[in-house]
Amino acid sequence: MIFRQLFDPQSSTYTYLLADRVTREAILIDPVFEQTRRDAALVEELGLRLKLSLETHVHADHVTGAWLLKQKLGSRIAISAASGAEGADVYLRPYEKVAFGTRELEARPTAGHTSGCMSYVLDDRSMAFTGDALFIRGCGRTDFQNGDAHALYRAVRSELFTLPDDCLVYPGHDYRGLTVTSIGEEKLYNPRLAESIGENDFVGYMTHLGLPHPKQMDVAVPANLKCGRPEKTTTLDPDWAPLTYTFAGIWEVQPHWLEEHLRDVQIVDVREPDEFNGPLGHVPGARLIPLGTLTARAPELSKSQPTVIVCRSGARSAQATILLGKCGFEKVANLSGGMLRWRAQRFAVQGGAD
Ligand SMILES: N[C@@H](CCC(=O)N[C@@H](CS)C(=O)NCC(=O)O)C(=O)O
Ligand SMILES: [Fe+2]
Repeated sequence: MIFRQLFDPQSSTYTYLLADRVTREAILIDPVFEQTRRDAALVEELGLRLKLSLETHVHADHVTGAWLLKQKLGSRIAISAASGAEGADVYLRPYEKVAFGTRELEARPTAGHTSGCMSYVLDDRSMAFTGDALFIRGCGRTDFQNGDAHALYRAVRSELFTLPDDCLVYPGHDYRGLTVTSIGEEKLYNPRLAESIGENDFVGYMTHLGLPHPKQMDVAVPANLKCGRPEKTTTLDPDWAPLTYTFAGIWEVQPHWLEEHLRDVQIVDVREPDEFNGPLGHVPGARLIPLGTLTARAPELSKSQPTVIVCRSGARSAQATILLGKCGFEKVANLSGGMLRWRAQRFAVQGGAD
């Protein structure tokens, strides 16, 4: 199986990508709206087909990326029937199976943080995705969205602590940077829920957490009750060229597009002068601004005209797109593959050797 743990630093949320190595069918558990580009880029770079996005619950602290992923990649949206969310394609019942390729997850009802929480357990019981039911040495709060500490205590015991001790637990959040735990560890060391702790002790602990409500709660809950569909559809992606966003966080343009639009953009070559005038030559009309001088010379460039950045292989120019972004340039893209690919595809060059 292909497995990746992804993190949203704004809300300390974990998103999990699971995919069948053979069929390339993939599932994303708890995607975050603002990370949709990143997640879609990873799915594409790994050569996967996103079948489904799967929510552990209606989140109170961030908006789900489920709806936006459906628009971008055609994935279906799954959430528990008990969540009360509208706009999903699949409403899961307790113990329903969710397949991706030859693998499957079982939806286990773990209400308590919210009344519609589900945890997802992998077919061989080696991994459990517990959302906000069980954290690493902690658990989700129970003071809103029909939260119920009694229910959470019982669900953790009946649905999670019955899993093998070496089953890895991947939570919905971690606020300290921890990434994974196991059922055995949590049964022993969870300060709220360890096996030795009684239900009333747990309820007392949860009643006195005294946490402020999540900052995004008033926005996040209504949006998540619609599976992340925004009130107004905004175009988040730049539309001046058919750009691709890489998992590395760079917008890229393909050589064939640039060749047809040489006059519509400013082309900046960030190599050194001897390379610009060397055997590879340069893109017709390109302006030479070596990477080391780019920030200082950025005022020479227009912010309103789109900028395409070029170097030998596409690496220094990728860094240059980040530098120009920091200087306030919004329409910037990297020429994918740099001069090497430009020459390999036999597009016109100025200077250079044959
Ligand atoms: N400061 C965070 C709080 C987030 C929060 O309350 N998270 C919930 C999960 S949705 C929780 O259970 N937190 C447990 C804790 O903070 O101990 C925010 O404003 O977003
Ligand atoms: Fe939550």
